[in-house]
Amino acid sequence: MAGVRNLILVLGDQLTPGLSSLAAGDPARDLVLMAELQDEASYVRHHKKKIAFLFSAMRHFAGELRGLGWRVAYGALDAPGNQGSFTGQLAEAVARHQPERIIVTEAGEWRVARMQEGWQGHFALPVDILPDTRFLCAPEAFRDWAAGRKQLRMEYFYRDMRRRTGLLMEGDQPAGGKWNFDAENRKPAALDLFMPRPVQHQPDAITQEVLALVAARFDTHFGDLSPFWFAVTRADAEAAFTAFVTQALPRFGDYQDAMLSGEPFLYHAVIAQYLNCGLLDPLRVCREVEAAWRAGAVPLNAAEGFIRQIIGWREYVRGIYWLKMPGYETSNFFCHTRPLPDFYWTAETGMACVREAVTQTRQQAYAHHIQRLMVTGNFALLAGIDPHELHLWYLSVYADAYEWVELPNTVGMSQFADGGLLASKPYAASGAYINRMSNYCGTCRYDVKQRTGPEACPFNALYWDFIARNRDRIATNPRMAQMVRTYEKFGAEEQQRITDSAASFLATL
Ligand code: FAD
Ligand code: DLZ
Ligand code: SF4
Repeated sequence: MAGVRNLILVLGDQLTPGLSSLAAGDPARDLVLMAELQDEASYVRHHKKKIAFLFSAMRHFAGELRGLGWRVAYGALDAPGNQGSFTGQLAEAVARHQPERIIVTEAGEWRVARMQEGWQGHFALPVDILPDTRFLCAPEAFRDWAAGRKQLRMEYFYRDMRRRTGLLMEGDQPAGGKWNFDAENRKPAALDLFMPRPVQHQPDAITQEVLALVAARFDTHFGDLSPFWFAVTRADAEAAFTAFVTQALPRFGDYQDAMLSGEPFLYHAVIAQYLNCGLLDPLRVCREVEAAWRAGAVPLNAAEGFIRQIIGWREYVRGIYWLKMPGYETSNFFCHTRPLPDFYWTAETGMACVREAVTQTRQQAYAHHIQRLMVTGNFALLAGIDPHELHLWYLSVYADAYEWVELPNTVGMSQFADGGLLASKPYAASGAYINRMSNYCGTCRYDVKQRTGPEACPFNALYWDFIARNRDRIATNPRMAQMVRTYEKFGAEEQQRITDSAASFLATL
């Protein structure tokens, strides 16, 4: 191989041809390095399907880059000499190719970003760490936005992002006269609605090889490999997204919070795994959705709801992550210490809602937002589960999970463990919420209408027990004070029944 000027290391979640590190290089003189790594696949024990998805997408991306004229040194997991870590793999490539410089795009996770910062000293070579321009708001810009604000509310950040991108704007006003149509997005779904499935892609020869490798090497990890239908190329991910826009997006807004037994996807896009590894571009998908609205193909509440998730929530949680790391991962406002129950892995629980969410997570490496927030997250909050253990669970079980997006959602939004930096109130709810938004309770062995006793829905006593336990911490929150007052109006006997019911259920965990 001719001499190598720059060695460009592309990480597994950087599968974008326009990546800043590639834009800074030259296919004629530089070498791209990519590797499947034991360390990255097991720093948490990722779901088997997530590993297979990423390895296959990486292999296809290496092919895409070769098609664009790049030389790519690709380290398959089972290739002789695979060093197992980013630093080891770089060391081997530096010794072999003697590059003048290493170029990388900054890592999405704090853990890997720290590694990147160490490489210049480690290899005695210049290392250029370039910004990740695939995001719409750089960490420094978020820091500026946050500076001096008492509260970091997503809604205000989102409005700035709408103005900055021009998405759904009519001049300087929001389309339809309102920034946010969330109030219209609360409909429970019904089984007689037609629910399109996400496009199912057939595994090609490359994916089949990866599936066999993952089955052999990660058989002790959680999760099913089959069925495997994720897109693993840019073209297939784009086709899956376009199918979502035409088939499901019109109802995305209305049924965003709904849950239905046997319907894991409802009208959700199922694209976070593609966005987060670089197969889809966030701004491009938003422009496609805006165009569908302008063409009259989707209602405004659906287009706005979808765009808010991407330019609002997705960018906002990344901003919070880089603002608060390190240290954010050990936040624990409620001082919760209970270990994660086994049923988060086995799905063996009488609670139909939790069983459904965990079973589907095992099968698909997917659960939609309300299942994550209001079923598994809500249960953990009410039961006082250690937020750090829960964080490691979410990080490992979902195909879209990377710490920059998962941690603020878990620690901040779902567990209120940051004391209200991200969320304005804890997302704590009794069984009544789950009953309203789903059809799970009808088949559950527990009774959602009973508050206490062995037959009662565990979410009920746990909810009031959570309010009682944390009265002092939450009474000053205007959105929780009413619940504290309601609890205080229960008679002493009812309060005792709540305490006893919660305690006897928790003793079974
Ligand atoms: P849709 O519901 O169709 O939404 C469209 C897109 O909007 C998503 O693909 C995603 O890119 C974006 N989005 C929506 N909500 C959020 C949000 N709260 N934060 C960031 N982006 C959002 N999302 C991840 O991408 N990775 C994670 O590891 C992750 N962990 C989560 C953990 C918890 C406890 C909770 C409550 C939420 C988490 N989310 C995470 C956010 C959200 O649940 C997923 O983005 C969504 O379920 C992915 O499915 P979808 O593509 O069908 O999304
Ligand atoms: C998540 C992941 C997994 C499972 N495997 C790899 C891998 O083998 N090689 C790789 O380059 N990246 C992998 N990743 C993604 C990295 O962990 C990701 O680049 C970091 O999370 C970014 O900070
Ligand atoms: Fe979940 Fe309670 Fe409903 Fe059972 S009754 S499905 S535990 S909310």
